[in-house]
Amino acid sequence: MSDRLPPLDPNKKLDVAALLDGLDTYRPRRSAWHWREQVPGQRLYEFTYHETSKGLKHSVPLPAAHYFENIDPQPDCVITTEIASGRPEDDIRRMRMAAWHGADHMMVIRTAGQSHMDGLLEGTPEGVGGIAITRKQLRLTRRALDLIEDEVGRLINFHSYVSGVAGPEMAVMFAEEGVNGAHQDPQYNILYRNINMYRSFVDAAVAKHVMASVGMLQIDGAHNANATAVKAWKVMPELLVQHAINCAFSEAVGMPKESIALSTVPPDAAPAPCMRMDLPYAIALRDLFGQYKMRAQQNTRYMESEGRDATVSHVMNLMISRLTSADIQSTITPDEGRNVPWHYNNVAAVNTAKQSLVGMDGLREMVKIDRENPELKSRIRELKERAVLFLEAMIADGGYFAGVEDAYFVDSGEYPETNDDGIARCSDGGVAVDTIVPRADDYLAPVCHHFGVNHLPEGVVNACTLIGGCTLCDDTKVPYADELDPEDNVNTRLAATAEQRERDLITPEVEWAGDGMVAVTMFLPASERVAEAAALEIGRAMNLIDPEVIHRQVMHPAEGTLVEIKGRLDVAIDPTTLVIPEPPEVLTDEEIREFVHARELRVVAATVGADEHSVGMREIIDIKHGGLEKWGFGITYLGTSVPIEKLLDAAIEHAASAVLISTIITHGDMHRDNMEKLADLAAEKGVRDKLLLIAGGTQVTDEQACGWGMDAGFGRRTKGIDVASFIVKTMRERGL
Ligand code: Z98
Repeated sequence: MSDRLPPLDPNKKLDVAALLDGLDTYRPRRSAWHWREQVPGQRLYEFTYHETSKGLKHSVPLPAAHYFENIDPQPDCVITTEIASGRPEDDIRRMRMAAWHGADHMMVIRTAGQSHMDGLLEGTPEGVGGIAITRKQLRLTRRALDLIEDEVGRLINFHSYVSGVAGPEMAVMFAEEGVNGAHQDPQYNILYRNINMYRSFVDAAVAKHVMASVGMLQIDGAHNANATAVKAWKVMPELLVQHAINCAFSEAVGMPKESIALSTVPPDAAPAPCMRMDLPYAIALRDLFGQYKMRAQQNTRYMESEGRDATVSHVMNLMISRLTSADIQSTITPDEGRNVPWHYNNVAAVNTAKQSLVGMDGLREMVKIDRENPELKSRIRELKERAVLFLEAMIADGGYFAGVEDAYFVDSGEYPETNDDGIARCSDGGVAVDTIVPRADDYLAPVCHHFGVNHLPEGVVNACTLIGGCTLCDDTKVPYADELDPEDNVNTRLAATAEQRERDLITPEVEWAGDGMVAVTMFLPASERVAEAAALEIGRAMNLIDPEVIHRQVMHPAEGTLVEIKGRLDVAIDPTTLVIPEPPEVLTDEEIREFVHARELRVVAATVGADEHSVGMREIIDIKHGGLEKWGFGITYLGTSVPIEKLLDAAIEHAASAVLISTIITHGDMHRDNMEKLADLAAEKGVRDKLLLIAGGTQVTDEQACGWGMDAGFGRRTKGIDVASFIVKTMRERGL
């Protein structure tokens, strides 16, 4: 079904109000998970890629792409970003940014501990550490994603979580609202949310069945043991068991293999010798579960507050993904350890994945894993053996439920060692205990995709024909409730920032529109605790409201500490009041090179008068820092304190096209005299029309220089490309 909203304009912000308007009648235009379209042997610029997929219509390429005609190769696997602003109206803006950088899996984090809720929510209440999942939130997001998909030219997977005792209801709502993927693992509910173990599996059967009916991808919850265990690497054998249980159960209740993804995390981080520990585990996993999809999560267990540290761990995790395989590459923001993640850090993590995966394109064809390496071989075998032992013992002890009662899981001893610190749950306890009711002999549920025995009348194939269609077959029956909370709702929040939007006012933000939050990095020559206190004082001096230290790192115990603080600024800049200089118009390298080579252009350059400054001029002409030589200009450099006459004679002798003089500004107006003298002398000698006269210096302005007879003046921050572009453009205009 096509929505009536116009396509997005890449130069305009998302119109959140338009997206909210008519949500009651919006229906998702598609369901099911989408994998990227692979393009083996893709040619982009001068390169051939082995592991990339179809490109994007609109995107922001990696920083270095402009050296390579701005190509933006998209890796073969789906890239996830975990979005947790807590407000749907801001989540969708963040999704659009992430999509432009290459994310096609928007994993919306629910508000902390949503699986403690035992029913569906209505409205769009603001969340803490994520969003309260409601029908309105889902619709707004899916509707925005439709437009973002069209804008970037790639289908985008929308994902959240199906857990808690409201899991089946959540699964139905997700199926109705076009959600494409979800975490679903009954073990998660039991271990981490203390939901009764039998109830959790009954719910999971229903939820998984409904998810499968619309082709949703399922991600399991095994990796949560890494994040929870005292020693994350000790639970590797158990993780294999957890994956096995969820895979087998999912298939048994009707989920196809290709919709089942294992959530895997390389469990260690340096200073542990993590690659040697994580690689055998990744291989063992793929040996045992090669028929399922792999969702490679990044390690967060050991993530501290430094972005660099988190990024290096992520890159090492990405190397494991490249050496083994990943169908989905997850990314978590590198600021997880210190903030509720900020939107530009979502983008940073997506770029870390894209950059690393593309950079390691085809690596596995050249670097083969040495499976005969004794350490690797024995460790892979050992992990599998420990997992098999775990399973065998658990079965001997009475099976899974007895095993959970016995605290088999999340024990920080590597099985069969035990630390006696596993999570134990009682089979006759937990949330929603005793709520399982056996179905009556004539049980009949007139809805499709229901799990289990259903006594349909003779001849009825689709259960819902009995009621003229269920919501999954007739979407006009899908209910819609708008916001019930008069205060905490998307409309009141948008009203608070309406002026900002209408007048295009600019306030810094990291989470929500208009939050005013900024981060400041500073090095302070003080010990850690003193530096922290000083940083907060500096924050207050900068007018930051509620400054807070978000990262500190000792550079040396006595010499100083790096501190990052965040704080709020009460500021809104009106862009109409800004004086924005025109950006210098520069030509492309090719254009300049072609023009210069065709005419064998030469320039004569010198610092004139009684002036010994040479560095600025050398930077403009030398190739090393992008000076004129780069495009093939012939350079005659005469040095410093050069008389004007000598300079002009050299220009004539070498048939130069331009004369470059460098001059400092003096109280005695020497700079002015030099420029005027150069212009007069060129006219006297009859070469003024053939020569471009260009003056440069830290305080030279174009206006002044032109007033004193030059063709151009270049001041501070000038680069070779500015001068080269000027020469080529002016010569073209003048037909020289
Ligand atoms: C991830 N953000 O995996 P609450 N079910 C499963 C889960 O793994 C999770 C939930 C439900 C990380 C890890 N995982 C977080 C299998 C959460 C969420 O109780 O509503 O927070 O459940 O991408």
